[in-house]
Amino acid sequence: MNKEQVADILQEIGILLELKGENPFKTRAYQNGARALEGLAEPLEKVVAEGRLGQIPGLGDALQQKITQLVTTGRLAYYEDLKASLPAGLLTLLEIPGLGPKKAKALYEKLGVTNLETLKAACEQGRVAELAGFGKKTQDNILQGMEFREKYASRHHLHQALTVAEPILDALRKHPDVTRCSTAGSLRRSKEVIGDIDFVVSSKNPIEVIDYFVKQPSVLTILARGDTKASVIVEAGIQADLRVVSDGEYPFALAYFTGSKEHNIAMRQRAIARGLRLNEYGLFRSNEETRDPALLEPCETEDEIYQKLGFYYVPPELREDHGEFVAAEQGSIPRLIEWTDLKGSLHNHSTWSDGRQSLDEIVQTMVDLGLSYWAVTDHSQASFQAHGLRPERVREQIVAIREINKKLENEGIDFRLLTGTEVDILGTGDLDFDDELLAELEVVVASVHSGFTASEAEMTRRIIKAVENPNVHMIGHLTGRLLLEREPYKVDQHAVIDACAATGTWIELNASPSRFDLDWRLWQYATSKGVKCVINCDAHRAEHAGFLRLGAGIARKGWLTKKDVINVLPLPDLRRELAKKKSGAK
Ligand code: DGT
Ligand code: CA
Ligand code: CA
Ligand code: ZN
Repeated sequence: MNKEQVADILQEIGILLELKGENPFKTRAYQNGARALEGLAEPLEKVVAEGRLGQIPGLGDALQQKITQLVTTGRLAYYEDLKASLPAGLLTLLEIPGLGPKKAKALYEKLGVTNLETLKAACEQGRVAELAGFGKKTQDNILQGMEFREKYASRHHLHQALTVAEPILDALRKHPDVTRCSTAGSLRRSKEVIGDIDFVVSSKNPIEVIDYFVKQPSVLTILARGDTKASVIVEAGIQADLRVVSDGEYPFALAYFTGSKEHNIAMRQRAIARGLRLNEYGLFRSNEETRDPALLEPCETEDEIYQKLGFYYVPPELREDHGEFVAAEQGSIPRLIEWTDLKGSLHNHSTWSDGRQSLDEIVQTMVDLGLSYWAVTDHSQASFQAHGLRPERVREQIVAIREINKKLENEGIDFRLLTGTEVDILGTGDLDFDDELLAELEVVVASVHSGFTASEAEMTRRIIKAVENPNVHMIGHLTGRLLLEREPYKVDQHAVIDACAATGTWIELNASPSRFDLDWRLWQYATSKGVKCVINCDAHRAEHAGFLRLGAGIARKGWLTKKDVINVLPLPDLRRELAKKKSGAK
């Protein structure tokens, strides 16, 4: 087991102990242990093998033993016994906002609540409200939290869906009976959240393909299985649908099942207006519904379908009936950004605040990925829950980054870290650091992390005040939304975009799959005002560098091209752009 897996288990042990009502010092020891491991700058396996666990501050003997066991055997009897001593559903109660271990313990002991079903029943019977320390308001909040959870249980983050879909697509590609295959639906359109995963395959032997599909290792349950289609539930509880068609039908099936439904409807209407019929089986010279092969207008690719309807090709990300038909008719569909255009990310964290990677590890990862630069923008002091930095620490970090860059230069490595901060926008709209410190940094991202309940006018005023600061390069995650988890706070996004346009401030497209903020629907407005986009990973771990690809997918949905995006620039050009706002140049 690696450090992150071990840290997760220690964290869970802490929670389980709290649920059992153990002494708080003991529970905290596990949480601190988890934190200490997360901050480790080298592989845990190495530390254990060399017998150096005892040198990590905050790890007592008992914890060291348990960590060693986990690292070397991957198991820990103490943890398994602890888990078995409590009902399995109890931990899921903690997924309800506002329900911590203390409350969960009381619900379990006083009301016999062991899972979400029994919790819901207890709330509906009013028994939770009567419990000491709970009350009607808490009960209502719990019920509301459960409703929210149910509403979103069947929607998934794009990243989750991609993680299960890609190995299946790879497997399909390799199967000898598969001629062509692709994902379709919302996944292919790169939607920010996904209902189910869709695959389209062409084959002469559909039964074989379906047989193979339902036997994929990630498949948990088979929901339905026919001669040409199947539906399964895969890991993470996501549904996946497969359709198998003949290769002649493939482009039509792919276009149809890619959607969106709104895009399909407009395509059908276009066909009808031209005396044709378009459906999932083909494009037919007919005035009524048909599948008659004699009437077929054959098309080898989706591109040809668009051509036959008098359109230029529409990339899947744009198929939302969001202006693409006018552009497809005029031939003004832009050449959209590609994720390989991106040269680095300008909003990221390190172990100096709440990130899991040290500066050295970041350099190693990003050099390996072939990126050119990476800004380190740790949190500022007001974000104490995220270990925000005090000004002296920021200055120490600047020195550390300069040293690393000097080393890179000496070694002839074409990569640089950039100094920076993700500075909190405070309740007043003032920034958490003074201008003098901000001016010393290469990259300043300003974000809201508190006071989410402010009125729309108040929040808009706060953010615009930050936008007007000449040291602020860009606004981070403008609405604070966490997809499937937390609604955006209220803010007049158009007003903020206008202020950014007036001041030469950029807006982040936060590529973390739970944010994708600014929303893709607003980028056409932003670029029409001349506002530039920065596609940022907001990385807290090495693997988050992969978010650049997801962010580019969302950027494509927002019609963004290379010229709209700042972090496609090589470093010297980026430095020039970073200097512009401060100098008053436009
Ligand atoms: P999702 O799964 O909710 O994230 O969204 P989609 O777009 O993947 O929807 P899904 O899986 O229900 O269907 C895949 C595509 O099939 C959809 O984008 C368009 C097409 N489709 C499904 N139902 C209809 C329909 O009733 N009419 C039309 N025109 N197209 C449909
Ligand atoms: Ca779907
Ligand atoms: Ca589907
Ligand atoms: Zn942030």
